[in-house]
Amino acid sequence: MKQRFILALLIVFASFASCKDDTEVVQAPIISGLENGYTVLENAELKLTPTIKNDNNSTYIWQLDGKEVAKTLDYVFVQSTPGYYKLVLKVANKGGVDEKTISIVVESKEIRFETTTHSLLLLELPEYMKGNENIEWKIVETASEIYRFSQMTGVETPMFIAAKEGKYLLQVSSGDLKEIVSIVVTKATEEPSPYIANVFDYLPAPGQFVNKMPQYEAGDTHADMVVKVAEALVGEDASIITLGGWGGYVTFGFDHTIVNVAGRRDFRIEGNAYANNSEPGIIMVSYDANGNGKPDDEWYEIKGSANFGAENEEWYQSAVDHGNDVNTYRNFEMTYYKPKGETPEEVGQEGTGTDGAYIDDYIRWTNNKGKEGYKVKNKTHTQSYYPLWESENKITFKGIRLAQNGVDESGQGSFFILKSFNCGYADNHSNIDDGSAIDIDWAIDKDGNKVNLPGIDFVKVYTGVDQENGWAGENSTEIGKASNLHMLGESINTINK
Ligand SMILES: [Ca+2]
Ligand SMILES: [Ca+2]
Ligand SMILES: [Ca+2]
Ligand SMILES: [Ca+2]
Repeated sequence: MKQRFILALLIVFASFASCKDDTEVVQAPIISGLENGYTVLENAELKLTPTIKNDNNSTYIWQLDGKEVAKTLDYVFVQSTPGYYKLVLKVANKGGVDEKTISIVVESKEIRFETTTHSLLLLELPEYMKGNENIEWKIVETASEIYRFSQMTGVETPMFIAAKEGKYLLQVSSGDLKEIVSIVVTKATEEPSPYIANVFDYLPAPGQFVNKMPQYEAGDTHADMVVKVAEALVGEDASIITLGGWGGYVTFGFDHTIVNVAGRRDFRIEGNAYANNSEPGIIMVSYDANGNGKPDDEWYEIKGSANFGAENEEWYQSAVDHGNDVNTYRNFEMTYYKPKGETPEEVGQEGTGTDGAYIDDYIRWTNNKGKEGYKVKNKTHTQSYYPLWESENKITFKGIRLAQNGVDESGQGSFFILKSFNCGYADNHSNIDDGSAIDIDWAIDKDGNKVNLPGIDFVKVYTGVDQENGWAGENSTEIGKASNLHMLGESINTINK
């Protein structure tokens, strides 16, 4: 009591003194007992109880992000919005001012997304995490194996897709900040079809089944032919169409995104291949990045086993020995010219290697490797081999040209065995063989880099080999049904290439 009285006297004296002669005897406050940073959950209370040294008639001001929020010594911080906050405590007395800045991270209990099966979800981060460095994602728990988390190079926002409903838990972190991301997947209201749903384009290169599969009728336009191809390919009961010679193509799509399941093949393209009758079609895939339902997005190449060279195909040496052109051209171009007529010029002689040559100089072609020549018309198929609905007098195709896989076992041009490539093509292995199933993870971008596609909506297939095989005619890819393997419950492991 006595001491306090003396202290009070001293203070009174000191203030008089300071008034009179400007001598400062009050010590400036010093803040302690606060950390530089805290992390709390949304809506959780953080009680801040600083200790102030030289706390003589001090004033306290708490500022949250520049705005005054309290004038008390203690302060309870609580925020419902996750993010970064800057809290400043200023303590002042006559002796001076001290200031402490505290960073507070408010974490959400979970970042929540909702989506439906087979649709792409963009995992947009909340504002307070956007732009952070070292963002890392981790899969915590999934309702099924039929899902994909995908972060593509050059695509800022990661994507997620699942084929089965349920809850999928991910974690996203940035340094000390860790958030649970919960994705609730519900069943799409309309049951998707496992099979081709749309055909967008069709243009075969000249070939012996062109104008027959599907059937051309006088007056048909390009659009009419696309409709006819759709009639053939859409659905479970699909029938075969021809892509003609090298470069001829078809573009089709599904009514949902086929999930690229890790470690498994994802879709199958059927054709009419069987042992020693492989006419590989190069497969391109795409997902509907701009969401407009049309195949106007970037295309990716399914890297088949010989897209960069056929040296590893088991028939390679035999093809070399038989004089095949075993080059692989990554940027091949070939132009076919409309034939002048369909009247036979000569009838080939049986067993001479020219048997079946019904018109020798039938369809002129040139390529960007300085070669040119004529496609022949064989005896068996007498209709025009040139797509009759095309008004142009020439058609140019571009793409990859594979090594010639047709090996003439007779040595006289009469008995060709069309060897199958290892993997990654259409119409290359029989429809029941795993070889007709494709893993979306085989896709590469235009620079040859592996991509990390979440799934695909669109497929383009074009004939990959330019070769005439005696009486069997040109190498021409045929396409039938295509299907989503996951939807049909087929689980086919991938092979690493
Ligand atoms: Ca896959
Ligand atoms: Ca699109
Ligand atoms: Ca064919
Ligand atoms: Ca075929």
